Amino acid sequence: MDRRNCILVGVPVDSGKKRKGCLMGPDAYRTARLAETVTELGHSAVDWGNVAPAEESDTACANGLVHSLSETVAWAKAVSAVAQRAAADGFPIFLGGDHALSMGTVHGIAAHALEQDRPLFILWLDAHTDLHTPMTTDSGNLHGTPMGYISGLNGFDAFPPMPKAVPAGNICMIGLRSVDAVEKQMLKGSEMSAIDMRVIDEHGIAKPLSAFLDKVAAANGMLHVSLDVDFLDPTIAPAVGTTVPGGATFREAHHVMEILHESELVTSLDLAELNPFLDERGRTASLMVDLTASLLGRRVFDRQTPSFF
Ligand code: 5AB
Ligand code: MN
Ligand code: MN
Ligand code: MN
Repeated sequence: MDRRNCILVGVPVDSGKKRKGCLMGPDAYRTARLAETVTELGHSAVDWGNVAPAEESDTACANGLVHSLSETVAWAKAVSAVAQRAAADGFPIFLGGDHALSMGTVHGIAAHALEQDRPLFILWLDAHTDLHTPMTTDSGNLHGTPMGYISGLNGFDAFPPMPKAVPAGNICMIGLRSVDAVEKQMLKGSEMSAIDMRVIDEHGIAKPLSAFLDKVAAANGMLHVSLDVDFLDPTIAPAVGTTVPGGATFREAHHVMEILHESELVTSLDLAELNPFLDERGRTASLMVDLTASLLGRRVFDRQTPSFF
């Protein structure tokens, strides 16, 4: 088994939407025994504590609906620097924080990938595509924009430029069931792989995932996984502000993580959008920790799945 040097980085970003509470995410994961769980699986775990945002500078945005822009930029800058260091040191697990945190994590990881001269791939597990820009968002919530930023769309002048935009063909989104009209327009003709729940109904979750992983392996790519709590069905994961019915089941989610473990391709992980204020006795935090455990090798039997056919 591959032993990993896991680095836990708390990223209590709470500026990406109006409803507060994601700032408590990192401590909820610590309380749910993330570090201990990782260690029990035979990996090492060090907790680097929480990132603090950089100093805010003046920002302006033509779209008056956008809020907390300066604060979100300040987070992105600080998180990127730490993410780049953590990626060079081991396997970073970023404890969010709302999904605006990925503007920082992916920026830093992209810088690291460039240094290593390896292509970066992104697996986005989410009910949403998060493909807005500060110019297109009509909620004004920047947690709906990280994929727009990462993939190199225009309109992010307030943010540091991506070291290298992630090419559309290197991006796979799974779990989609709430996509805005502009986002659909942006996906048209794009090479991004957008797997909605209907695809999962008809083909299962393993096939589209494996097809993407084959691409990552063929390119000797680095793979960053960004897991939004709302990827999961709200009946098993209530602690998120943007619940959408019809999400991934307990087994679908674990299956994804088990396949990711076997692929040995994942090089970093975001745990995004947990709002502990909305949780029921910590069950969502615990589920996210268990999913991370599956990604890091927890399984029922230590063997390949037998083939019966
Ligand atoms: B999340 C919506 N598209 O722009 C918007 O939770 C939702 O990080 C964004 O995926 C959801 O506000 C952002 C309606
Ligand atoms: Mn989402
Ligand atoms: Mn999201
Ligand atoms: Mn959300």
